[in-house]
Amino acid sequence: MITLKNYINGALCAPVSGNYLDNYNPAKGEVYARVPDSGAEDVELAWEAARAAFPSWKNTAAEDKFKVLNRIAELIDIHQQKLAEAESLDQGKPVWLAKNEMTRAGQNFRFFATAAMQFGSESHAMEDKAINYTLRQPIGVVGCISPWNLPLYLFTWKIAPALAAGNCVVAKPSEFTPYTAALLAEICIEAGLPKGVLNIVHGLGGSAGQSMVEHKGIKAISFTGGTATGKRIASVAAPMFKKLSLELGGKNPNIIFADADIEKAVKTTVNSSFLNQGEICLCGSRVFIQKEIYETFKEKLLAQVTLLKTGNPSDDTVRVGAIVSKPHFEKVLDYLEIAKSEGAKVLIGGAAAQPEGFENGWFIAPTILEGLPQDCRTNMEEIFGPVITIMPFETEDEVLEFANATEYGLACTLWTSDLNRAHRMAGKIESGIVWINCWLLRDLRTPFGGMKQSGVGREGGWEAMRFFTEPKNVCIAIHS
Ligand code: TXE
Repeated sequence: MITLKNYINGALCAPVSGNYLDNYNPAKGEVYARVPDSGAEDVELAWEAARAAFPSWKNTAAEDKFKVLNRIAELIDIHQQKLAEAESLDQGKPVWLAKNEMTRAGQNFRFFATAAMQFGSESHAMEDKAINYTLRQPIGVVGCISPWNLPLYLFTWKIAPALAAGNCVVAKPSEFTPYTAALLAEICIEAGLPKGVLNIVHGLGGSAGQSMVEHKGIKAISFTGGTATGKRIASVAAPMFKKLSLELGGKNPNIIFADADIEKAVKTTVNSSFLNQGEICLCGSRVFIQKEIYETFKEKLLAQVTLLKTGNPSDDTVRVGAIVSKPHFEKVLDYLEIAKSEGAKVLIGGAAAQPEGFENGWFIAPTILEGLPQDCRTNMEEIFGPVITIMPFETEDEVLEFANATEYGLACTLWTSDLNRAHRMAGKIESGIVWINCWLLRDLRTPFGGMKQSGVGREGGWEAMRFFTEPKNVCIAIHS
């Protein structure tokens, strides 16, 4: 049995209470590790270490920050296979997919290591009266709270900019997927990150997470997770005027016009529907297909989804792994019942899967539903599993109304060969990201995040560096 540790003040340590939580391998439905069940005392220790490290880290030369953050990136790359296997064991995703995500985790550190060297002040001259410059100063101790779907990928996406901007960090991974965060602690020690600059506290959202949000000395929170949790965090943080970045859920439209490149659209739709078992906030779970090509598209999509192998996450030919946890597995199954009660016709899947050798694991067959009204619960609520609905539409105006009809506004994918239409639609879609003829193509310099119930604030590039700094205007008069 593996016992994971917290990482506080440069050392790996047990939780103050001595209590641990069980951690499961979702592909087998078995406990394989113990995770610290940390509480307010552990958060306090982490904060004290971060506060003590801050003056020195803040004043560390940009080039030295670059060197250590870049070294972390190199070590993530060197340990890629081990990290990918740990991620897969912990989360249920295929190892090949986890490997891609580890590449991105390294890139996150490499990208923001470089940002530490390049992020600078702006200046504004007021004719001959004055010159203004804006200092971008680190906030102090900041908190990063991440979810279970893309564990190390999203953990590093927050931590790297927070550190690059000169802050010290208290971070908490999801209690369902703590393993790679624990390995990251070992990497930080190996890289020579000064003690206290990054502190990792494991534990439940309601105790360790809540203690971070409530802590007066943790000045900002960057959170990715469910919308309900985001609301809870906002209600605690708002009266303290704590800076917040909330990246929440999505119920994204994937719109295919009749003039699209159908082969490409089908191939990408398979991915945007079922990659990572559909547990990506950017997945296109509402697929709108223009009437003229509805039957053709459906047939081609079904032909490809039939070929998707579900099962052993270590098998490179498997495309769909296990669902992250038993409660989430049950939640997705409940949604399948809701869909059926709402009149869904199940074209494929629609139930749990029991791959050979993994009969006790939490698998759900890739599922395509049709025949549902666009405004039913199945189409309005985030299921976060391998479940999509396909629906016909006739006109651009009609599909725009459908696309914008949910409370979410994270991402939208459009398939069309008409550039004018693409621009028109992109301007009117209520979402933070619009992909045209592609999906999940990410440039780390671009803003990432959603509108409406999908959150507030943006991550990525200078947006992240701005979030993790306080701007201070300095105005110097020029006297003649
Ligand atoms: O996530 P939570 P859950 C969606 C998806 C899923 C639902 C719930 O629909 O079914 O959210 O998932 C920490 N104060 N997404 O319950 O609770 C928690 O420990 C501070 C979308 O597993 O949001 C974990 O580290 N922290 C999503 C993190 O918040 C708290 C990815 C996320 O957990 C806390 C995951 C509290 N009161 C789920 N309560 C996306 N946007 O990608 C929990 N946490």
